[in-house]
Amino acid sequence: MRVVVLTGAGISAESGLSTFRDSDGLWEGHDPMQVATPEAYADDPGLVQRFYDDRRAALSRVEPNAAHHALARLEEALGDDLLVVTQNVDDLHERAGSRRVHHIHGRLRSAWCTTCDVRHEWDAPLADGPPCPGCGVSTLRPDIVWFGEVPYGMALVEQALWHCDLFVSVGTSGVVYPAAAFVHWARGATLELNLEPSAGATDFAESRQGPATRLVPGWVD
Ligand code: BV8
Repeated sequence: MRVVVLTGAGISAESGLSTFRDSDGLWEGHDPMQVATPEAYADDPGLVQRFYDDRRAALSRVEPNAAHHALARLEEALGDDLLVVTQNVDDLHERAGSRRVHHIHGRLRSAWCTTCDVRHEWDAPLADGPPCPGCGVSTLRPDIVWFGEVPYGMALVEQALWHCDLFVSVGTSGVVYPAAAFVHWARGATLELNLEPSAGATDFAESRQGPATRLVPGWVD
């Protein structure tokens, strides 16, 4: 049984990380287009760096929840037949024990030197312009896929979806592409687990509503 699970901000909500579109359209008080685009970074790198520094620092104050742990248990059972594809930039899947996790929108705990084109595991703030540990020159940018940038590993995701028996979407509003199109790329059965029906709920064979910490263990176990 080959399974692909897509997760969004909703799976981390009960861990205390805010989602993107539940807080009247503001992300941590910011308009997404003011902080999550290459243009925003070019215009005001300090604002963008501080936005991600705050979110990176928040990771140490939260823990994985029952939904993350349920997916880690599912990986113990399915092994390489399970792939978690996440839009999230947090590390809660990994901290719950999942090992096969693909972050299509990047990771908060990674910093990118665009001079060396090397990504470094990173926990410290970037706003004060630490030099790249490699070249020692360039300042590092957040290793985040912004709007207008190409998500990571789409060929890998396409292949997994084209060959899966089941595609499950957890905690995403279904408004950001290409992730919102995954349900159409999936070969097998499709299931949505979300607090409320997403924008693409009717595209799924089945859509269940409720909190991820109840729905995901209920489905996995
Ligand atoms: C690309 C990193 C080309 C930043 C993010 C017009 C039409 C179609 C597409 C476009 C268009 N105009 C522009 C585009 C493309 C654009 C796009 O989709 N724009 C949208 C706004 C229309 N996309 C891009 O630019 C992408 N790149 O297209 O390149 C390409 C494509 C394919 C192949 C090659 C090239 C890049 C998009 C990535 C942007 N970066 N994140 C950061 O994190 O700071 S997106 C951002 O939104 C986050 O990553 C987040 O993951 C993502 C989606 O949000 P959700 O995760 O769904 O979160 P949200 O708050 O929206 O929803 C939470 C859900 O959880 C809700 O439904 C809620 O009910 C539920 N929930 C809440 N609590 C719970 C819960 N569920 C269960 N339990 C709970 N307790």
